[in-house]
Amino acid sequence: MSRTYTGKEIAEHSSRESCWIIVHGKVYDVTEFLPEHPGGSKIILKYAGKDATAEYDPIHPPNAITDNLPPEKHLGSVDLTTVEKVEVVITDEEKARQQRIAQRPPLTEVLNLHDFEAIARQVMPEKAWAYYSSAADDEITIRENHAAYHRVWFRPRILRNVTHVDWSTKILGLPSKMPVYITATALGKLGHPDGELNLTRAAAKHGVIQMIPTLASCSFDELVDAAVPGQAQFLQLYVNSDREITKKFVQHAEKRGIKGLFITVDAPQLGRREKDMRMKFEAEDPAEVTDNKQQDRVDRSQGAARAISSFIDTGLDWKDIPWFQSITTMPIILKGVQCWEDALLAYDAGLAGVVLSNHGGRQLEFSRSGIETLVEVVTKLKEKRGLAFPNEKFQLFVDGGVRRASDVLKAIALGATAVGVGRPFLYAFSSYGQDGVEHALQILHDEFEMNMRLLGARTISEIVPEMVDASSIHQHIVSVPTDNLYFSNYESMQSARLREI
Ligand code: 173
Repeated sequence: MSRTYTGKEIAEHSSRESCWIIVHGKVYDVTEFLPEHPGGSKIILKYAGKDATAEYDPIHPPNAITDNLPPEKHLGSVDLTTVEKVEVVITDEEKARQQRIAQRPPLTEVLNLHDFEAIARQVMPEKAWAYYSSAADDEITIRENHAAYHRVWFRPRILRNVTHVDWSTKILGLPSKMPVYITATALGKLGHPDGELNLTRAAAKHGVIQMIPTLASCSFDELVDAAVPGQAQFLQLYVNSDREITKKFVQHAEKRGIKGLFITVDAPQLGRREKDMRMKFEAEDPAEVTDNKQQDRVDRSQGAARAISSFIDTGLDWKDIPWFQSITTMPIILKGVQCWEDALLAYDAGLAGVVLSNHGGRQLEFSRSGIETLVEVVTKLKEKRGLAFPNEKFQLFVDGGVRRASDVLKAIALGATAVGVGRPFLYAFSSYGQDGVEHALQILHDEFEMNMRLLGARTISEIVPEMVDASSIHQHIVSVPTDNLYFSNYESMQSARLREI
């Protein structure tokens, strides 16, 4: 039977042979779980017999521990007044970071979304920056995502009365103040203690839709509870190998009023994000690295993301689509489609749309950008099924590399209903919390207003394919001036280094 323990009793279980930890005032016996922990046993052993809450919170979804440990390992509660505080050592590096935080420019001086990235890189904890900014392999794809927009040029119209311009639209039938939604990104609390709540609150103020990630740091219900009446939210879904878990989650989401289910289909295995991996090695104490063999059963060398992704079902298949359709009436959208053939299959399967995306360049290296894929999908779905875009019944979305409203308008002209923006909002809240996200949305607002006028389009429906020249989209050569703001933020990858001994 569960009971209340004292800190002293728990402290006696501080070894590999008997390892208890405290999380949120509860005590757990994790001895047998040590070799299974996707993040490795070492990090748990550091907190053996102690309160691990502060380390646990930013990286785990709130219910990870209760879901993963059998009930008999939930030992009971702890009287927190009897627990010795884990000493927090403030390193010189952390002191320097705090100094940089104090030096952030006021938001009035933040002029564009690139600025948030430049600031975030200097003020975020190193590990968090490495996780958010990293991408697959040689990080060519993440850069191509942005560069692809340089291959689309405008053909604006003149002498149209553009006194009033309106860039509001509908996404899956729901009103949105702009053709942009906040796309799903994991582990929001790595960047800011309020995590994804920053996005929910800012989205409410600016009338945009947030896609809640399966792997949010805040709990799903917290994010839904934080929405104001009438605020629409979507859900990004990682499908669990245990389909009962997925079914419960999806049905719960529908009950809670989620308006669209975006199933991620480009991540049966996570890509290699070497910036993130290297950070993890460098964070290790060299004295404890005894040999080159992997001691734990689980490969924990893969940085923050792999550590928590082992539940994702590699067996997900087109055959599963009818099952999803049978468990929910929410519109279902596949997120991570990368060629017209799969977009066509999604359409034929009766789905509500696809997100043309390469997962922010974090998955398959040399997968084409969403904006490039959009061009072929629009062409082929017209040819094969007579569809015209944008299309209410089958909506196309793109994400990846978007930094300006002009990027968004290019995608809209080419047939997208809306565009997902991920990292820029993470960088905005990591640097300035909710105010940062609101400011980012205000920047986009101002950019839309100007660009609509300069394009000669008064409404989103006047943003037509003739307003862009995308004839070079498939040429993977960018012979335009370098985007200095973007590339000065881009952090070059590093090679292996010798260890200090
Ligand atoms: O891109 C990611 O990092 C991501 O989608 C993910 C997947 C699993 C766990 C954490 C993040």
